[in-house]
Amino acid sequence: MPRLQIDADPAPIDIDPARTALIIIDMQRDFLEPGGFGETLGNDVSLLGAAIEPCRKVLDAARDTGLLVIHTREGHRPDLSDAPPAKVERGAPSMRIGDAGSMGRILVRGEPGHDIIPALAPEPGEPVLDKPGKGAFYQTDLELMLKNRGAETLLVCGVTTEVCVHTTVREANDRGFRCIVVGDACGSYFPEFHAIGLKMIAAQGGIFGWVSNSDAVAATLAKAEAA
Ligand code: C5J
Repeated sequence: MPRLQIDADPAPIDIDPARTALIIIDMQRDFLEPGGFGETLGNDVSLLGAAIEPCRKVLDAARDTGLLVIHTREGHRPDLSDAPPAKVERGAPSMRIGDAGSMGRILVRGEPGHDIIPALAPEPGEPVLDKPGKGAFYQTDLELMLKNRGAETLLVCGVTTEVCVHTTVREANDRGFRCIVVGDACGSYFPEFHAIGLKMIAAQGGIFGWVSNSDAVAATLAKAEAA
């Protein structure tokens, strides 16, 4: 496949589709739907809905192009043995991690709230990576999976922009991956953090990576399909 150019900030970036992976971060009911972890923290979860269609657009294009697609989920074992007490006990949420909510136990693997939203459900063969932390590289085999597939560039979508997306992009950047964050396919409970989070990635010549949008990414990947 020929190299392709994606329009991005701070500058267009060339990608080799055969060495590019899409990572969709934590598009889970626990973050996007009422009754989950996000709402227990006092957030308006409807704010994340704007990222769903752009994510879907990029996911469809990635599937059509044959990119490696990886979905992540933040959550913990039912016995919470992998949940740091400092995380469980922090703040004054309406319910804590592990408590029983309307979508099952908050942020616990195997519960309905832990599932990826139906609109972005993984297809057979797409790895789903469970992570206990904010970063997708922490205590997971993500780096191994990417290296085994020869990935050099990551398209990153998901929620939330300034927490799990940012942490993952920083981890990836330090491991030598080129990250293209698809801005409109990311979302935050805090619009100002979303905007600044994206700016922080592309600032200083792209200190953590590049920022693009779902239309530009989908249009570029469509050229790979056509080639
Ligand atoms: C948060 C995440 N915000 N997926 N998790 O706690 O960004």
